[in-house]
Amino acid sequence: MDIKIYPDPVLFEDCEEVSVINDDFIAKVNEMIETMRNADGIGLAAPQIGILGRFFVCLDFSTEERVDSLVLINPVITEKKGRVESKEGCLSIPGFYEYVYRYEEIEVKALDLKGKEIVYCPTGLQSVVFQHEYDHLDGILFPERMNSITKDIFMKKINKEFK
Ligand code: QAP
Ligand code: CO
Repeated sequence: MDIKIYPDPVLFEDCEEVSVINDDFIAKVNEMIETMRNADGIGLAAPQIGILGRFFVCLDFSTEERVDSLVLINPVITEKKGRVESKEGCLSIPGFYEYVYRYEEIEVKALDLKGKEIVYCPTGLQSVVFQHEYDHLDGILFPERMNSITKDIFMKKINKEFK
């Protein structure tokens, strides 16, 4: 799978809820996990591979050596609290990293690959990765979460790099 690079318009679209979880869908998700891991990523959302569906994959930071991956389908953030500064990058904006603001803790409800509802209460890196990937589903890239001065400088840099 090819990762879409900024400013590909697909990265700015609103994604649609997933309505069926069938074998085709599961195969896509597994290919996405492989694509994320091959690219040394910690999270990858559907629009980044050109699919306008509300789902993302990421590493499971609770497992030893991050061997497991998580798949969140139709995620909804149901609680948010606190604020942290998080230094982030994005597979769709390769080579650029900057601090953004995130909630410290969130509660997220999502479906897993079996269609079962799971409630996550992540903290730390897991929490900010969920927020970063969730934003992709609304066409939001991480510069939107920077303070406005930092964002201006960052946008100038990436607009020069990716023309
Ligand atoms: C989102 O991003 C994230 O520029 C996931 O050259 C990142 O996996 C959320 C990557 C950090 C919170 C903190 C970026 C790989 C991976 C690059 C990624 C690059 C190679 C980004
Ligand atoms: Co990203």
